[in-house]
Amino acid sequence: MTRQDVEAFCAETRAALEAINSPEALEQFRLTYLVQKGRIRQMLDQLRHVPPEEKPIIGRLLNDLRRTVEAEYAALAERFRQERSRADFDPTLPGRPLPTGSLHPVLQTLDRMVEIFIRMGFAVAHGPDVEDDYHNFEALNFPPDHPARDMQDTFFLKRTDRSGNPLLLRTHTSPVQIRLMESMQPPIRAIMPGRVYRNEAISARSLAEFHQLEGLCIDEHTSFADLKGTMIAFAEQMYGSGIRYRFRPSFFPFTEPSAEMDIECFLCSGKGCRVCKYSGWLEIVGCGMVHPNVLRACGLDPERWQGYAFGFGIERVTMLLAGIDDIRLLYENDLRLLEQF
Ligand code: 2NL
Repeated sequence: MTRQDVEAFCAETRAALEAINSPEALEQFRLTYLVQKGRIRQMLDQLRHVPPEEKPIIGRLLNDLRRTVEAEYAALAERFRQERSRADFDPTLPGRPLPTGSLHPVLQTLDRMVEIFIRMGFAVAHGPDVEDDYHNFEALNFPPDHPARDMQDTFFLKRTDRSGNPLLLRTHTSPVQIRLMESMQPPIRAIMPGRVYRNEAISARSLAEFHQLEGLCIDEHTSFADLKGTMIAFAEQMYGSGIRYRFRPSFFPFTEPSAEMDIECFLCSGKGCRVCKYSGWLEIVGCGMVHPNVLRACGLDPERWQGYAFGFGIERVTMLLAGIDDIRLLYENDLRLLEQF
């Protein structure tokens, strides 16, 4: 095997590679030149019979050939593969559906409620989750010995604020309303959706972390009739315009008078069922006229300003709408439940 033989072989091989114009021709080339017993291998085996002084030159020729031909073979194979998949692609086929998520049911309820109140002219206000005793209890007319102020019922933080006052996780969103009344002149018409915390034993009825939507309206001539009208307008949009409702007297430290609104159970139409505990009624909101002590604590003169306030439990509203009887189901992250919303 002379150097001329090898150069001729290299030229022939490169010409054969260049002539390839189909996947079949490429495969034929591979079988002829590149496989274990192919022609390039055969030539390399012949190196044994080449005189020693020629070996480095001929060896380099053959090894260069092998390297470039293998690289070009790979590039061609890739080109044919791409052409093939382009030819197989049918742009008229419908796309594969991607599974889409959805908002958590509690957030969906919250969004619906917020939208209704926004339409009625309420602004949306937020505040800190970590509060002090003053904004969470004192300004809201909780007496010093009220059980809610107990370590048993409220999560206190280990650290205090700069003045050494205890810090706690807010037990309701009312401190946002206090901060609003402190910081602006009425008229005020706002809702406060948010997360609240209570040191409760977790059960089918209660969690230690849940959501509230409270509302506040303060003006010069706000009456209990405005409160009722607002609650009724909300309930008709949330539950349907034909619903029956009733107001019952109630008690909260921060409102006087106080009331709770029930709507007729929409699951049994008032006949009595598991969800309404066979009473025919569902309690949906607590509300009342803002207590004069609360107004005074916020620097408002109760002789001039009056207002109403209300508070919903979002998980409760969600459970009633969905007919769920265990609040823990909402936070198990079980797709079998979540996918239904
Ligand atoms: C309930 C009852 C209620 C309020 C919350 C409120 C806030 C201020 C002043 C007066 Cl700053 N009231 N909020 C009033 C009545 C009831 O919530 O049981 N919610 C789940």
